[in-house]
Amino acid sequence: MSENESENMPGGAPVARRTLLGMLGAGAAGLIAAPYLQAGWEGLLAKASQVDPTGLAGLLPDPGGFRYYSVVRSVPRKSEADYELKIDGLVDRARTYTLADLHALPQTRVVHDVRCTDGWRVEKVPFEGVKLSDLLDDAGVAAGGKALSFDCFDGTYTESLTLEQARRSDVLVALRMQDAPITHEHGGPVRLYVAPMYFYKSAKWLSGISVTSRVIPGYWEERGYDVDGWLDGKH
Ligand SMILES: Nc1nc2c(c(=O)[nH]1)N[C@H]1C(S)=C(S)[C@@H](COP(=O)(O)O)O[C@H]1N2
Ligand SMILES: [Mo]
Repeated sequence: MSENESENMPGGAPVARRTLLGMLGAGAAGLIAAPYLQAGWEGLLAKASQVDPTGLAGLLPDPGGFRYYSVVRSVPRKSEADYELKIDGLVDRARTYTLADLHALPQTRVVHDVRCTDGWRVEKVPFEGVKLSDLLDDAGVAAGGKALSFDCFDGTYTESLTLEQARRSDVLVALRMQDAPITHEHGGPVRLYVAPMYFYKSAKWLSGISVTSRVIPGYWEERGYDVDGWLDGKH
């Protein structure tokens, strides 16, 4: 792991990991190093037969009831100094925002229940940030633009929304969560927050938004999740 990388884990996780190594024996070391097996490793803790159905690295719950998820083992840390969000594709003006640029734009607060398809839920979580629709207006959606494709600086996760979904006032490019800057573990400094949909839609470590002519299914959507992840099923 290089110096600017860190394990995508809560601060206390290394201790838990050592405990696990102790429990499982030295032979488990290779298993724990493999990215996709972190979920299986969590499953071992709970019940040998019951593995995280998303196959994700679901780690120990934090005190707020969340679980930290990442489909990759380590994600670089980005700060004020090196964070950038690019908006391109079918736009009139491609844009690049620094963290300071995003903070300077009008901020919106959305409070909603967060729900993962794995079954956990956290009630009334405040998120704050820039409305995605404001950024779309800034860039200008060009003729033929129908959907958005989101990229993350973890290098792997992607997400999608239709333009109509993206223009809702409860869809944010979020800078704050639980009344504090979004932590690295929760996808900071900037994550997407799609309040009316399952939390897999809320891409962490957001780095790019591309306007596309059709919906390009995201990471979990290519693996069977609904591209329309509405929490209430209607719409
Ligand atoms: N980049 C990235 N974003 C992601 C994920 C991920 O693995 N990588 N997991 C998704 C899923 S399934 C959930 S439930 C939430 C979890 O967010 P949290 O780790 O802040 O609790 O992030 C979503 N966004
Ligand atoms: Mo999830």
